[in-house]
Amino acid sequence: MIRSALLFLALTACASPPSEKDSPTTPASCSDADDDADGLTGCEEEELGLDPASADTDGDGTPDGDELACLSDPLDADETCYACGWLRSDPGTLVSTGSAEGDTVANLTFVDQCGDSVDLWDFAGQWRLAFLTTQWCGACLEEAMELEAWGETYRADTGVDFGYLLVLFQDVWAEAPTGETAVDYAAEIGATTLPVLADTEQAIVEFTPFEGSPLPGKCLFSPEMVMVECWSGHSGIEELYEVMERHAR
Ligand SMILES: [Ca+2]
Ligand SMILES: [Ca+2]
Ligand SMILES: [Ca+2]
Repeated sequence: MIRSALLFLALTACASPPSEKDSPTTPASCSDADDDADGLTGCEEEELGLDPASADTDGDGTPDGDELACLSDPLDADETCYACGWLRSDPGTLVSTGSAEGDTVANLTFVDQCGDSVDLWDFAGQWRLAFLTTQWCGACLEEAMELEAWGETYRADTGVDFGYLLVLFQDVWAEAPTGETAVDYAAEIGATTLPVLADTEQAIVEFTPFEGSPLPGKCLFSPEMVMVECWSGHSGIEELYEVMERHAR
């Protein structure tokens, strides 16, 4: 419930404050001023159960307005914005159905290149092509360096809301990766907008049709996190157009 209210407010945050006529349930005593300078008016805060006198209602270090903007819960001290800027786009309605094509993927947890623990379902809401690889795969690295540019080209060309994800399930010694693996790999490929995710539990091989080889694995997730197609092998940007043509256009 709070989630849908937060989404609504995040989407309308730039609109003018609601008038009494628009919000008959708004208490007459609330303020249209942003007294605590957190980006929200007193009336908006009261409607969401937030504290109009505290910029950070849940005391987690992130101001209320910033939490709404990143789709985080300003009433949950255990949830804040991701440092890398990913939105918390989990709609709260997903249910994992299995590990085969056609299933909704499990909500796996990774560590990103900013050191945050990240839930896979927070990347819902747009088409995602997951690039599943290891730190030791040199040929994969060359392809990984192109992903951001390919994604930008594809989005500009088609208008489809799309983004890559890069998941590392082994480090350079073929051991389980750590957060440091993600940091190093992101720096090596020059990632700026691409989520680079260390699969520290090595769960991606268990919870997708990809069995770990040949590298790299690929899985296309729908905006509802359904694994619509998974495959293996090197390819270029043409692969992105071809697979999206089959599923998203
Ligand atoms: Ca506040
Ligand atoms: Ca907060
Ligand atoms: Ca919070």
